This record gives sequence, structure tokens and C-alpha cells, in this order.
Amino acid sequence: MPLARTFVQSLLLLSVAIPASSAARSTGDPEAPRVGGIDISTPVGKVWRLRGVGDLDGDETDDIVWQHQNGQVHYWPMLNGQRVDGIDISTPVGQGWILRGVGDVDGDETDDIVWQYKSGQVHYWPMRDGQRLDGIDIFTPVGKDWALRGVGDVDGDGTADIVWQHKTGQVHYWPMQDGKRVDGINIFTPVGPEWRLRGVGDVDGDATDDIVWQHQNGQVHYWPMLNGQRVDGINISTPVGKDWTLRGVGDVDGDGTDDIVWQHQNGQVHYWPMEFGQRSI
Ligand SMILES: [Ca+2]
Ligand SMILES: [Ca+2]
Ligand SMILES: [Ca+2]
Ligand SMILES: [Ca+2]
Repeated sequence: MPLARTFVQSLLLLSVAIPASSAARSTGDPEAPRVGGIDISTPVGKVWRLRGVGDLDGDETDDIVWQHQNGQVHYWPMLNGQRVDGIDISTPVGQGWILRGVGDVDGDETDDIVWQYKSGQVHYWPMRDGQRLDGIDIFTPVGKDWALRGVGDVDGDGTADIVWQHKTGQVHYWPMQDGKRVDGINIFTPVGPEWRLRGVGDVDGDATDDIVWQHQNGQVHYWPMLNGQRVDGINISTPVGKDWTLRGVGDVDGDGTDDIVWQHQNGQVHYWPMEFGQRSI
């Protein structure tokens, strides 16, 4: 896979940590009991993996997207933050494909399922009414040193963008239009390797998706985004232990602000309703 020179030429090596004053509050102490948040009924076993959160059926509430270890993709239509059904999606892909994210990359107002083949070719399924309509390749001029981390509208133009991270840490996105990549743009990345990019979604409700991080100590943090660039870095109160994993960001309760979706090591799915970038419960 050829490496795009434009990416490399513009790459900046950045490893400046977020100042301790902004990173140390309310850390995810592994001994701390979970506080607040809402459980979602989780009638699935460990053979299913929670892969993403997005509105596959176009009813304006984001759905929870799963994949079985045999490959089968499945989703839970959500209503008011609870699961109302469980529906299989036709899954004509082989073992080398990884479901990387969910977002409306073609701008038709239904979220699409984004795949990548073994750290190479990116591909998406346009979705309608919760079913797959097609399978379309997206031009992928990146090498294996880039990881596809999330899908969301970081530039606020109404179409979801594809968010990458280089092994050096640099965050980068592809603005998308009609399911096609139209550019490749670096995002200023003042965080070190102790932070992990966990998801993309509009947690502050300003209609631009934000980038959600988690520190190795558990602390959740987000970058409010504007026109594809980071405008701040804000901690979110994180009273959960290491037995919870941040799995996705999406509006599962349908109030117009994306929520943070977790899964416990025992399987239980849970979410934090968000309001203005902070937990409301
Ligand atoms: Ca939905
Ligand atoms: Ca779409
Ligand atoms: Ca966009
Ligand atoms: Ca936002």
C-alpha cells in the first residue's frame, strides 16, 4: 500500500502531555465503585463484540452495532436509551475485514458501516432502514502506520469524516463527501501515548462531533471540535473502574447529544447520558 507523501510531509511529531492540572482530576480509580450512568439490557454472550454506535435505521436515535465471532453483524435499535430489538444485517465479508466504525460518510442522513481490510483498504456499507444497500471502496492512500480510530463529523459539514491516528500519535482526518475522501488534514495533537483515542461523537451538543479520549489511568477527556480543528481539551468526570471499557459514542437516548457507551468485562452495556460535554447522570 503506497504511503501518501502529503500525510508524511505534514506530519508533526508531537508528544506534549496535557498539563497535569487538567488531567489529574476525577481519575478512574480501579477500586472506585461506578457512580451514576444507566444500564442497558444486554442479552448477549461473550461471542458478540460491541463495535460501534450509530443510526443504522434512520430514526434519529443511534443504535448499538455488534459483531459475532463468526462475523455476523447485528444491531440493537435503541429508543430512549434502551434496546428495543436485535436485528441481523447481511454480512458478506470474509475474515480479513474489521468493522471500524459507524457514521454517515455519504451524507444521506443514515449512518453507514465502515470497514477496513487488514490495516489497508477502507470500505463502507451504505445503510437504509437498518439493512445494507451496497459495499463501496474508499480510496485509501495510507500505510500500516496509520490506524482508523473513528467515524464522525469533525468539520461540521453534515457528513461523517474518517479519523485516523499515526503510530507517532498524530491525529488526522479525511473529510468525506458522497462516500468519497476529499482531503487529508492533520489535527493538532498535544497528547502523549498514555492517551487513547476511543471514539468520535457530539458530546457537547453543538452539532460538530468531538474526539473522545481515555487516559491509561481511566480519565475520559474530549476535544470539542470546530471546522475540523481542536478548540479545547476538557475532562469528563470518570467514576468507573478498569473493569469497564469505553466502546463507543452515540445518541442512544435520542435527545440530540451523543452519549458515551461502556461495556463491563462481564458483558453489561451501560451509557452515560451527556449534556454540554458533561455527564447528566
Ligand atoms: Ca436508530
Ligand atoms: Ca449514509
Ligand atoms: Ca464532515
Ligand atoms: Ca461537539
